[in-house]
Amino acid sequence: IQLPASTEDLLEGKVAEIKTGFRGYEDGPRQKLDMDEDNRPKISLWAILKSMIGKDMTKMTLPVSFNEPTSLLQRVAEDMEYTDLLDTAAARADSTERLLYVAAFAASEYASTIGRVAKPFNPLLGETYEYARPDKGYRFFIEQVSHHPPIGAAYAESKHWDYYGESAVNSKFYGRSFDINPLGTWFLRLRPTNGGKEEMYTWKKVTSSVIGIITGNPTVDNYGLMEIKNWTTGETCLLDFKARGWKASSAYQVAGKVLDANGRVRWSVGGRWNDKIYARLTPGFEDADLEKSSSKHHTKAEENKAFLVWEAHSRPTGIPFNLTPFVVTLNALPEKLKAVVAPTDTRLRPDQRAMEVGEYDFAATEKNRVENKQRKKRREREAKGEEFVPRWFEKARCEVTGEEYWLFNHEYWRVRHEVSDKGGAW
Ligand code: CLR
Repeated sequence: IQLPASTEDLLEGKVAEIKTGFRGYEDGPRQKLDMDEDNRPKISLWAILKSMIGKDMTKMTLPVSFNEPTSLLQRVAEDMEYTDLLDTAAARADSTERLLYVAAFAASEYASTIGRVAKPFNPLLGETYEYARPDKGYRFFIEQVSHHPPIGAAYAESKHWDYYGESAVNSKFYGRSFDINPLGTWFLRLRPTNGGKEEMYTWKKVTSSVIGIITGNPTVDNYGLMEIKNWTTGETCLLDFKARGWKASSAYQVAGKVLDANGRVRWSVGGRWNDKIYARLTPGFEDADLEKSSSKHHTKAEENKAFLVWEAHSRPTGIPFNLTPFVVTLNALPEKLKAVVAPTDTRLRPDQRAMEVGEYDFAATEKNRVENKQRKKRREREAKGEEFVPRWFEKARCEVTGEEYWLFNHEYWRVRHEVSDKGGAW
């Protein structure tokens, strides 16, 4: 199908605009950290946490050795690891298939939580983080828009999709487990490549939980129900992330279905969020074990065959802090990028940088220093009766869902481009 010229022109304009954000990323993603081993002191999590039962994360002061050299803003950028799924979704002609790949994208971000029992740095108010991938055709931006409660507003864009939302969590330490409940809604605008009209999808993230704290074997589990909705067609995908039970085989399970606008099952979805997710077009078979039937030996008819929708990238061992290769790319600051990035960018935080190179004592003193500076600024604002105003986002109401959300003012990349053209200061 030929696109109407105007739509294609609009998209080309968008691509040209996105490309301006690629300046600074010419050297490609970083392959490894400067250090080979983190050599952090091994302290029992329980020994530190046992006096903090009932507290939420914002009220916990933990030694910096419980941190990893990422910020919560970068943890949101981790959602971008599998954007290929969104490109695939846009290329599918059938809307329920598009939904299937969008749902796989929503589930894909959990793979990187494995082995990451560490606290990301809490962003300072007004801290920003940008991440662009010329090789993948997208750019991502997030700003810390509130400190109490901590809220990040994010906006990512590519030729065929825009992904945006709010990262805000409730957290509580229950003694046995430490639970993190994401609150915000995530929005996706998808522009099918066949020229069909732009679609709006939304979903909310499931609960992340640190379990095994008392037994000295802490791990991250992710559980809960996720509903991914296509507001344009009325189709939905329900995914059930099963809480880990006593048996090892019950870990990482996710199962669900894609329903058409009349509630009929079109696709059965299943697999493990740390590894692979499969789907099968067989109404009525939604309870079957998809992983088994995908093996060589299955005898079902061809159209009932489960196929692979998503597979997690491999996790090489030995990366400090158990980071993934994708996360290793996030805090890189090559000279070309240093010249254009905003002064508020996470990459310039001295405490996090010190952590990344293993200078833990310096990381701790710097963390104290920047947080004290932030408290001083807040007191000054309060004394003057002023309120913090985010620079790049403002509150708005979504016309499709009726919910409040953070509207990106699209100025960040424009300002960045002007500044770098003039070689001037932000
Ligand atoms: C989950 C997905 C959300 C953004 C988000 C916010 C908070 C993150 C959470 C994600 C993953 C788990 C997390 C949490 C903050 C603390 C917690 C990293 C990315 C860790 C596992 C808690 C470590 C326990 C300390 C006491 C050491 O969109």
